[in-house]
Amino acid sequence: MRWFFSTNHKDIGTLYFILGIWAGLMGTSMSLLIRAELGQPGSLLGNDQLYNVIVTAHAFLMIFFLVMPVLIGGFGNWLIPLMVGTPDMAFPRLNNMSFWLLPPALFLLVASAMVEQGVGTGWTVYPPLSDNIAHTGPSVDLAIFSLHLAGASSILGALNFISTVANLRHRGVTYERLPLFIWAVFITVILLLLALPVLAGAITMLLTDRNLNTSFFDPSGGGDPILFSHLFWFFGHPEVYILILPGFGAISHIVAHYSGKLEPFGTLGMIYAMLGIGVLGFIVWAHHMFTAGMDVDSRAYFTAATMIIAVPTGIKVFSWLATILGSNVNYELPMVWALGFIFLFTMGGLTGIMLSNASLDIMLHDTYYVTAHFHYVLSMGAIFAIFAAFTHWFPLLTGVALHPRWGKAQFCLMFLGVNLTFFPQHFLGLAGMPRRYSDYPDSFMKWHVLSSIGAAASFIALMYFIFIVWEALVSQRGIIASSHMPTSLEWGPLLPPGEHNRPGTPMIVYRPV
Ligand code: HAS
Ligand code: CU
Repeated sequence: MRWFFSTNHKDIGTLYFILGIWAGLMGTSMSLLIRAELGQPGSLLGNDQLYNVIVTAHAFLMIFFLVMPVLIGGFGNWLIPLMVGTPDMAFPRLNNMSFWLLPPALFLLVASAMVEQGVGTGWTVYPPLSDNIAHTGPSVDLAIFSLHLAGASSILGALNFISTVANLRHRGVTYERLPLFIWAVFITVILLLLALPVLAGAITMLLTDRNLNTSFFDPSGGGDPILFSHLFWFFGHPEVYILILPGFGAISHIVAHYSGKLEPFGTLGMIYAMLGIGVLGFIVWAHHMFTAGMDVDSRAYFTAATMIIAVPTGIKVFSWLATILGSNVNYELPMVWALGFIFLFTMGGLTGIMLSNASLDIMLHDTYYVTAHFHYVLSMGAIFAIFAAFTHWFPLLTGVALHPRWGKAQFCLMFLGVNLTFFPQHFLGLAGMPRRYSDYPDSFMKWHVLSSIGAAASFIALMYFIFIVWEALVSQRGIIASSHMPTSLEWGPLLPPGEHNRPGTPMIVYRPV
């Protein structure tokens, strides 16, 4: 049971990885059920509430139990102490508790789907759908408790991460010298600390509306359901940057590493860009509510403010490209994932700019165009970043190497699979296919069938990846040190000149034997 009570940051990081992989497989199962239902017109599951429960569980599992635990809990725990130069996190026992709040949260989420009618509200949990009027029984209450626990886990983790980065940096590791992954996680956890309490407040108000006869969101008692939307999206929009910023950080390391650079182009600019994204992320929330009824000035403001986020994000994309430009790129597996990330994330970002136009969003809101947008930035943004980071740091995590050629074959299949799944969804959205519907007119069948085939291909690719990881672990394929590249696996901070980790010093890179 030593692992259970472990306060070691690497052990806890590994626990986060295990939970994330488990929840990710559950979320993937849900997505396959969704694509099976939509693989033909007519009904397969035979129950629309069940379909919506699956959609809701898919989103919660992927967001709160896969992307956040893996990128923040897993890579954050593993890399922060190594990269700031400290033996462990600031509060190691709190760190253990942050992790162990997650399994019960996951249990409550699964329980919410198993009892009564389940939660068919979507991850937005909007009242009145989430209120007693449409969801009687304890399902929604269990989901709210699940979010409370997951939120408490994240808030405690955020406090720990902030304390560690702020106070436990090695001598000479100033803020400007802090590696970009650490900056990314640092900004992410600050966003968590500011955004999550708002969600916690909103769902607690919903809980009392449901159980204690308050009427915060019930017009018959003087309340307003739009208040919930505002509270939810004041959390929800920063949340999407919480999901992507750690990925940005990892991509910066990987792009620099395989371009043979000590650090990415424009490190300081990247730091300010991430800070800019973090600040702007809090003042654009109502771009999710253009159809809720909004005066023209507010629409103009939220459109303009949202579009401005393209500027710092563009700084990031162009800095990665400038890092690669003119360098002798080493196209190893993690770099291939990183290049895929840059291309596909940018596509998803551009459709986000389309949606930020209030007048276009009136047409596109709640259609598959939105689904396509956020899967390009999540399934091909956050998830590709996880693959890039996992393959890059796999030798650090396990001491063994993945099969490089199999890994690339797996990347190709996954790349084809996710694009086949989500590219046609743009056309479905433009043609008016709504989100969260289990059925559709025959005219939409072609794109839906292609999308479901893509999902099947992605699933095969995922199974292949699991095989590749298993094979690496059982074969114990060794890693050898070589010094062809100027950077190490970047587990150390950039120390002042004369110490180490500076140009001209022999560095170590691990590659498969
Ligand atoms: Fe988003 C909905 C707008 C980034 C995730 N987004 C969602 C939802 C999710 C999500 C999950 O304004 C659905 C939530 C739900 O359940 O309802 N999003 C944006 C914009 C950006 C953006 C402007 N989203 C993300 C990221 C996510 C994410 C990152 C997670 C990882 N999103 C929206 C809007 C909606 C929305 C509307 C609501 C839609 C609706 O109706 O419900 C930006 O951060 C993207 C910036 C990135 C780029 C690409 C790189 C930049 C370059 C610089 C040059 C580009 C320029 C733009 C100058 C722009 C290369 C030129 C413009 C052209 C079109 C050519
Ligand atoms: Cu948003």
